[in-house]
Amino acid sequence: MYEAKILVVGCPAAGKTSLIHKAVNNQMTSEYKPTIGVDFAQKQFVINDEKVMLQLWDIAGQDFYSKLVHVYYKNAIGCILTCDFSNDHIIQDIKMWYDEIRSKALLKNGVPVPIYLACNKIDIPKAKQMMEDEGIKMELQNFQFAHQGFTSALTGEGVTEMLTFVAEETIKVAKNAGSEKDKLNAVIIQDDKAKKSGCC
Ligand SMILES: Nc1nc2c(ncn2[C@@H]2O[C@H](COP(=O)(O)OP(=O)(O)OP(=O)(O)O)[C@@H](O)[C@H]2O)c(=O)[nH]1
Ligand SMILES: [Mg+2]
Repeated sequence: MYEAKILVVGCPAAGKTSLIHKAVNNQMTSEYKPTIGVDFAQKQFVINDEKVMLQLWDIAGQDFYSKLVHVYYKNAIGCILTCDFSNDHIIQDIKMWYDEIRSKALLKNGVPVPIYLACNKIDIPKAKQMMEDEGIKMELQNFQFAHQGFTSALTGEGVTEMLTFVAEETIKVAKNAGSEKDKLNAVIIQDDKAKKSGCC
């Protein structure tokens, strides 16, 4: 069983909490209650008979300018950058968070933390237009995302696919982390068989 800390970041009201709530509880609320500090949720996936528990750290968008926010980044092995794809400032927003994560979050082996882009709110007609916009498509190619997915926390479209991809990649990142000694702190590998044969 792998356990992995995954950051969920992005501008206020991008839909981070909603996406997590949809993925974990299959629920969604239209009321906007800004996250204060950080919230936590977890979801287990089974990928090719291997279990991975994603610990999702839902970081308040309004904390971008806080000097303390990077303490949350420690030991993360992935980051879901969530953006409101119906927003005109989409590329600026993405760049701001992308640079922030790239500059502050490295894996223990020095490799940058993989960033998964969740283009959220695709149920909104404006977001659908943006998906077809060639200029935006080209601008997005300037970033190095481990994955780019289109999601709607409202309808659930793309949400499971997004997190399943993160879970698959997380297992790969954990496996490539190096020797047992060099393993990423965030990745705890438990041998299920050894656990079962324990005394209790
Ligand atoms: N139409 C639509 N609305 C959404 C979607 N995702 C979130 N929302 C709405 O957008 C607002 C903000 O959603 P949150 O999930 O609270 O946003 P957040 O990114 O967690 O915001 P902070 O906690 O302030 O950083 C809420 O009113 C949600 O109902 C979506 O996919 N489609
Ligand atoms: Mg929130």
